[in-house]
Amino acid sequence: MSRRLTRRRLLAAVPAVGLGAAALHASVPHSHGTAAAAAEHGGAAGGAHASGGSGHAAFRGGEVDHRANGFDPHEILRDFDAGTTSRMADGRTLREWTLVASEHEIEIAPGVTFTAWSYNGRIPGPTLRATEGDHLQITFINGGRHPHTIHFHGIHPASMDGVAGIGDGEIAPGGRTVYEFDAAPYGLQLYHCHVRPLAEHIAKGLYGTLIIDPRQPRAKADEMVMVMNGFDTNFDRANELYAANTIGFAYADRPIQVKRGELVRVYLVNVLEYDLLNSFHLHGNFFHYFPTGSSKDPSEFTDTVMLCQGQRGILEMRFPNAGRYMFHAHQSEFTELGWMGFFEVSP
Ligand SMILES: [Cu+2]
Repeated sequence: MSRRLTRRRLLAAVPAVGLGAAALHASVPHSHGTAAAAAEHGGAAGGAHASGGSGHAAFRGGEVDHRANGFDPHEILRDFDAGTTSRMADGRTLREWTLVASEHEIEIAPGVTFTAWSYNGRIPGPTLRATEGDHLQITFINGGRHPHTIHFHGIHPASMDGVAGIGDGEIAPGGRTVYEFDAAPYGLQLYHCHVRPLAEHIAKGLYGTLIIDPRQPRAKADEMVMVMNGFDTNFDRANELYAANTIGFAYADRPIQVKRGELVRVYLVNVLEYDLLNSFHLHGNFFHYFPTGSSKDPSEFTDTVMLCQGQRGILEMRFPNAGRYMFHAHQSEFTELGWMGFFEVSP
């Protein structure tokens, strides 16, 4: 009775991007996963399952319950967390955050739930934002049932690296630690759990973005964060759903509103597990691309960038024309399984 869901099978059942969502959901088998899948999952309770019953919501109808999830991809898009700031004796800015890891079930497509692990109850975790040279203090509390860490990309002491056996190493359930370092170098960094099995700890949702602004700030822009991710709902180490900021088609159901002629800056991060590459393609326009955001000179003027897991970059664009412009992974398979959306450019 339980037909295993695979993305190949899903793709075979999805006729076109335009009606992908409803078809996608219709083809998700309504079972609660097999014992083998649970075992493969490392014994953690729950896991992904599709809820049965009638009244299937249309994916493109925007029927994922964002409130129940505790986060909305449209809010995550432009939500930057500057932390609690104070002045240190040497005049520098101290920024403090608290990140709590926990486990909870989220709805990643209408009726498709997934037992996620998250920082502060959202996936991706908070977008931490600092300025080059600030001193950062991140208190990490492990509220989950597995050991976790926060491993930051950037330049910092080894003891602050958030990996097993160095510094405080893995933080046991109920434990806490403080990661403390100076914000360097400027650019677009990321953070994620670094506990084995690494792929699982990341794919369950323990990741987020750290933006370090240069001392001389970038030009004013309409800024947003897109963390490209995916979900392995049947524990076969392949993703069944793809997205930017977790909920597939979220920006197709409700396009991202931008203004014609205004500078748009996208902080693009790839944390996708189980697939070697991901990409971002923009329709009807080109963008300047700044790899890792570590230079103010773009490396490229293009409409498509390709990123390996952990790679990230800043995209800057202005739309000369009003209208609706699609963006998506140029791996068509990912597009059809959720990773696509629109910019709605106002006149
Ligand atoms: Cu972890």
